[in-house]
Amino acid sequence: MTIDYYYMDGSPPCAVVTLTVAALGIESQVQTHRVDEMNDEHLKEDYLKINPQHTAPAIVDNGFALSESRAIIKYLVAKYGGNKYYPQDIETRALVDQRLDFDIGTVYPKLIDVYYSKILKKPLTEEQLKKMDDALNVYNVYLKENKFAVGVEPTLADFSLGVTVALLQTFDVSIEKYTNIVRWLALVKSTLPNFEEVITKTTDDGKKLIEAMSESQ
Ligand SMILES: N[C@@H](CCC(=O)N[C@@H](CS)C(=O)NCC(=O)O)C(=O)O
Repeated sequence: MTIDYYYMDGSPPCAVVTLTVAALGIESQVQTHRVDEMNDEHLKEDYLKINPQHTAPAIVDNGFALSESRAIIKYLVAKYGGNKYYPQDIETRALVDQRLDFDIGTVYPKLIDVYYSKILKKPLTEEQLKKMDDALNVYNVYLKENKFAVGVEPTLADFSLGVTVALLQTFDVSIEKYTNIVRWLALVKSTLPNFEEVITKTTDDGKKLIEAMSESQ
């Protein structure tokens, strides 16, 4: 059985799915399809049938279509990973969900701010910098009591926040003063399979995309 995986170059949410596929060791079951955003492939009828929201990542598994990176990674671990990285203990799972929501609602939007500041060639505003600092401070506090994003084992929260924070760093946001985050990110890099490779490729492709989008402004 093949899982069709639709991805875009330079996409942080696709990086989260790519890392999960690698960590679950299911690459051989996955057929990847590059969706070329610059050529509007995501707006074509065939792709809209798979994902009316026209975003990547998306998967189709035996006719079952799913978008939204965090829904996809939960599905993949439930179906192919025996819930590895998504513990079944109710409180632990609730904390993993809290971190995933904290990422999508609070930390990841700061990465989007950084991307747009580069596309528009405008520095982040004082308000954006303050909000970034608030978000990273909160995550630093969570990590005071936690080796990984939640507890002592890696979970899906590390995949998601790992990608966001690593990309903030590769896109020139200094994380040095958040010492728990620095310690955690080093651990994530050495623990999650292919992490550095996926972040390097996402950064390189992201830079090319930013350049192209900047030129078309
Ligand atoms: N919350 C979504 C975000 C997906 C998303 O916005 N992907 C971007 C690429 S990074 C995209 O597909 N953009 C094209 C579009 O929105 O039309 C997820 O986590 O999957």
